[in-house]
Amino acid sequence: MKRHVSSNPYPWPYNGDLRPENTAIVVIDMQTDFCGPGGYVDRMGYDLSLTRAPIGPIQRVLAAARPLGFHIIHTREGHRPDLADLPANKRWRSQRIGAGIGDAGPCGRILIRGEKSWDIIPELAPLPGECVIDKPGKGSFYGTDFDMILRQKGIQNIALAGITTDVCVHTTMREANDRGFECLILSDCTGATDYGNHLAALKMVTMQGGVFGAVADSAALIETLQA
Ligand code: C5J
Repeated sequence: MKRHVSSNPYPWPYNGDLRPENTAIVVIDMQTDFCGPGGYVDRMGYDLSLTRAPIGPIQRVLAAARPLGFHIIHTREGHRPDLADLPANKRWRSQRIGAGIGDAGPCGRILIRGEKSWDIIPELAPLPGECVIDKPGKGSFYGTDFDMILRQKGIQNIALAGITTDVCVHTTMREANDRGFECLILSDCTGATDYGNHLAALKMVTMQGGVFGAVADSAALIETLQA
């Protein structure tokens, strides 16, 4: 049976082969550092309501997908406490805007593995058995075992949620698309530090007939998953 999500610019997935066994919901970087008070994004002075907006829609997608047996994968951006995996230019840029990676913050050292602000927010905490990918960069493939895990599990389709739309979600979508994974980005399950950038990032996906995949909202995905 072929199944498609009502999405733009084409019904996703391209081949209609949408099953729990071959499809993952990937939730990117829903960490306090990116959407909670005292975290990295807060320290940079951005509006947290923009990066918190996807929390409810992601909860609804997970509530629909988990009982059906779809793969759920979470990612976290962060660095080793000794900063051995932190490029000097990334640290310098963050210090320059007053949110130095590795510096002390109200919820622990900014973007450091094991700190409170680095962890995934309680509302979207991974369930036991769900895979969590720790990544040092924006994309989920660089410096991780994400590609190996996707292939071992037989995953072909990836529905992307999380933050931020224009940075870690987009980088991961582009990397996944180049590797042949069929990608869907969920418009209301993603958010950016600038609303215009969020909209632009979604629009970019739709160019050239779906240059990186397709775009849908959570309601469209849930309707298809439950059909
Ligand atoms: C950023 C991310 N924006 N998770 N990381 O630095 O998008």
